Amino acid sequence: MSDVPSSHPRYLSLKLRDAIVTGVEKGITSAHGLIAHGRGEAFDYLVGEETQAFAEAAIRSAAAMLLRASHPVISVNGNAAALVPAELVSLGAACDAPLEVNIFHASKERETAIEKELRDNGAPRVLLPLAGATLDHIDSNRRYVNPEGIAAADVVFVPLEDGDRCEALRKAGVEVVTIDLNPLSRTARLASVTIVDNVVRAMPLLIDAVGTLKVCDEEELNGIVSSYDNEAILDEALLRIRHGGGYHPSPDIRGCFRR
Ligand code: PTJ
Repeated sequence: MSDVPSSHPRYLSLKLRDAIVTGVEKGITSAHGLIAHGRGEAFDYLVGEETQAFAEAAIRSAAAMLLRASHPVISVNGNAAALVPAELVSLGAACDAPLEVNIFHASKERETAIEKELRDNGAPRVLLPLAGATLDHIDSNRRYVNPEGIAAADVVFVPLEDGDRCEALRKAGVEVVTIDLNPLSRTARLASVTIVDNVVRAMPLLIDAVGTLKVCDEEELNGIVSSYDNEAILDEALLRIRHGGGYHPSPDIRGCFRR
């Protein structure tokens, strides 16, 4: 761990760097994950390093989508496991979804290390990809899935994803919920719901939203999902990036998450 004093103006950001570096040292995160994290940091500056109205709207819709799913699955990669392991376990419990390890940079050792990290954080069961079960429309290591998990899912939550699997899942008719600070990424563009926010800020809010919406019936959940427009949300995130501190959420977006 670094010795950054808590008075440092970039303390929170530096603590996150520590968490990602620790992830690499523990064999959870790939070295490529450090680069992905740096890209995330850059976009976090641009969205103001706080949860914006467009992210709140997406969080509400994401929670509704996860709750109305018959078989939701939470996909976990090396960056997510380093940054928010306990929150992933809590989300799984809140929406009754299994956690499944699915990584881009192939490594059996890393899969096992991620599984252990999730179990150490309280996960009762962690699914691993199996060589016999594969997704169509994808050639990377992410094609290997678990028959009881992603292979059978109707909604998959994929924080910090690279675009290829999101596209494959959408082609297979599966809904994808993602957290991605880059509103221009392929994942952000192809997902059903994109939460443009830092995973460390968004996860507790998503868990809370699932808790709040748990009382809704199917019709209410359908209403929340169908009134959500991912393209409009991404356009709103781009407005924040373009206008910086001068950005004001459009009335439609406020309406979307307050409805
Ligand atoms: O563990 P593996 O092998 O599955 O690899 C995981 C990474 C993240 C390395 C892999 O999926 C990858 O290369 O992803 P990309 O293509 O770099 O995409 C990651 C996306 O997450 C980028 O759009 C980043 O801007 C975004 N991102 C990075 N850190 C955060 C983030 N979004 C939200 N919160 C973050 N902390």
